[in-house]
Amino acid sequence: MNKKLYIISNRLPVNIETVNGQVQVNVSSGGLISAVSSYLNYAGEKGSTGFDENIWIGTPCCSQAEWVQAKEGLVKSDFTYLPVFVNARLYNLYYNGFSNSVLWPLFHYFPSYAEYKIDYYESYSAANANFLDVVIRNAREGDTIWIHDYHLFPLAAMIREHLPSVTIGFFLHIPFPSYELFRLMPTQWQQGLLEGVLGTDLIGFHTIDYATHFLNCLQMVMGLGSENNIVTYKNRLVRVDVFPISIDFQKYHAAFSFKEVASLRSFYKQEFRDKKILFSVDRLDYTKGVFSRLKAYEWFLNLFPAYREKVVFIMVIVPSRDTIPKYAERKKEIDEFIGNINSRIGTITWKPVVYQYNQLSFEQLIALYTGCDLALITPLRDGMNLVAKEFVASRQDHKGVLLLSELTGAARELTDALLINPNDLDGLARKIKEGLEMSEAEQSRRLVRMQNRLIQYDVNTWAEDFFTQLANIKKRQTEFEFMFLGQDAKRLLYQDYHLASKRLLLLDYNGTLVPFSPLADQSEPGEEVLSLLANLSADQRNCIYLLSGRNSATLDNWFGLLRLNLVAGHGAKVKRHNEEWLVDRYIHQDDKWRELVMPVLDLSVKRCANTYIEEKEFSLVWHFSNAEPQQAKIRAGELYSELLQLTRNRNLQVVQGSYTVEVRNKGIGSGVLTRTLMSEKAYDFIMAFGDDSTDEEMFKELAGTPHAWTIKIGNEASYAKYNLYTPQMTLSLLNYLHTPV
Ligand code: GDG
Repeated sequence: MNKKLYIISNRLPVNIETVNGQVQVNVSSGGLISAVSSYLNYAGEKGSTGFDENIWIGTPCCSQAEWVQAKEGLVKSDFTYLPVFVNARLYNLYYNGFSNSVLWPLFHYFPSYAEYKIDYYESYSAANANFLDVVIRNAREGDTIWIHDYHLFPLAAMIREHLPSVTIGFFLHIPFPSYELFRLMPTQWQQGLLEGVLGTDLIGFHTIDYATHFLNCLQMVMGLGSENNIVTYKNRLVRVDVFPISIDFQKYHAAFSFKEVASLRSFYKQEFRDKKILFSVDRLDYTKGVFSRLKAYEWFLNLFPAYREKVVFIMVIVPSRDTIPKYAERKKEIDEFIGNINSRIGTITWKPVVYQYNQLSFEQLIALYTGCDLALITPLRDGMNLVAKEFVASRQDHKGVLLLSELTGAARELTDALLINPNDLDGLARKIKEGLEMSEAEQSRRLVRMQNRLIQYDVNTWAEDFFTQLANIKKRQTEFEFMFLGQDAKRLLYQDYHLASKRLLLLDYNGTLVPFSPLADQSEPGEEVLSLLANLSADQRNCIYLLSGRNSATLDNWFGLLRLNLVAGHGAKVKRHNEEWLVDRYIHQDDKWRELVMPVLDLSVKRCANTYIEEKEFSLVWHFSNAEPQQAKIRAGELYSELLQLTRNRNLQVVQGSYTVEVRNKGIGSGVLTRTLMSEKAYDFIMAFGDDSTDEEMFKELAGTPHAWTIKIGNEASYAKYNLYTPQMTLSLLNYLHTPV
């Protein structure tokens, strides 16, 4: 079947507008478009992306009539365009509203700029549904969909409803903020964004910080944990990973020697011949730190007046989102500030800041990257910042200094730049001086190291890495699904069960037959469980052991009347049907250990709110299911190590459960119990059910035993051969087995 790759971003990589009655098509710029186009171009030259067709879905930001006229001119060998038309009013609320007046400021740590208007969020969802329409009219199950950026958080879950097994990746180009920022949005929005993106198979971020913040938000907002960066949501595995976006290194490196670039470079150098050139280029955006950069530059000229008339700062601002008030205000402030510096510090023959509010051509951009002495890149927050990487790549001459804000994603990789905190104006001014005075040998050493990093992980590696991880997680999902007891396995199990005449059934109780509950009184068996156990135990071919962490009195109370064998306190006491309770011979009746352990658990309760201690017949348990998850996790780790130390050389066991840390008498254990029972009788069918780590010994013991069926409840990896999702599924399986042939 023809396999297609769909790339989806808010905007198509073209700008279509009517000028003097003529429809014009221009390539649009921006980090996302540079990166993805570069990759598609490279893949096209190499042969292919591995897909039969590449299709880019996005809004063309023009009318349908303009699109029809422009379409002819949009022939691209690397991909085809598929437009999404969103009506102007809706687009305004979705793009300028929710995307750029809520998510953009909040995710860049400008919470005071966020405007939480209800119709913003509603329009955001509605516009995403417009994208969905185009996707479902075109994509099929075997295709791969790569969604880009914060405009499209809800889209994946919407697609998943229509195409349940299609492959979907998502990449976020901006930072993902800490939970403290994320939680400022109304809860329903927080959930909507997270649930939306969890419709994917792989979620990519630029840095480990962003990925960690995201996982933390999943935990705090949705109570979803992760294991090795894999989240299980709605019975699917979703991987969260880090892919630092990059550039086409060779393109920027080679451009240094282009004829037009060389001649423009000579022109600029000649124009400012006796001066050092500082250069910056940004979209107009308050996150880019333009204002504080200008202030620091002014401070530099005041601190080190000898540099006056010896430097010039070429500052280029590319118009962007200037219909949003916050952006328009910034523009005005910048214009005024530059006018101010130039009039106060400048002279008739020297303008400290040379300013352009317009886009540069590619050649002009490279000529300035390669002609300047210092690139000043000082965003207050930036997901990655490709300008920094392009500057480094373009310096074929190994000259020039990169002064880079440590609050950019790029600073994580470009550690040989002069790194600065953009809010530290004095520090920034001094770093400008340090950069201008750096020896050529040092400049070269630093640039070579940074270039090596960019060669190692360029934009093509970035995209290929993403696709490889996407394929890997898809494969893992299939393996994961196979573990679940499917219809075929169920039929075999049924046959095995009915052919057998001596069956051993080992049934864990809490979390296996009833939903897990840390509290004894909340896990009392209901009518359904009791009648099932009664039915199963009435069959003389069945020998049933019910395994529990509860004490013997509770088990007697609940199950005393049934023909069952009971195991209490995780194996501390065993009662065979019609016999007395026997304390395991390894257990010491001496309870002195409790005095030793209790104060340590008490301290954990004090140090972690909403936790408590449960005293059981053979154990003491610290419960933390109601505590703040992150803090509790740390405290549980500390407590576990402390208890291990404390109980060394004693006949005690320290066990970490999902929301518990427990110290218990070393009982017989489910593994030894299983071995003992198997040695007593020749069973021709064994079935073991369990849900937590203590049941693993039993599963391990049974691995490889003929006619043994081991089933883990839950979706974690296990020694058990199969998994079932919930206790309810255990009950329905047991009921099914019990029905006559
Ligand atoms: C977002 C994230 C992340 C800029 N001015 C001109 C021009 N450009 C090109 C640059 C570069 C791109 O635009 C800008 O990329 P950035 O990465 O710096 O910034 P954003 O557009 O904000 O991008 C950012 C990026 O997505 C990728 O994930 O790095 O953090 O905010 O390629 O060269 N190009 C030309 N003339 C200009 O005047 N020709």
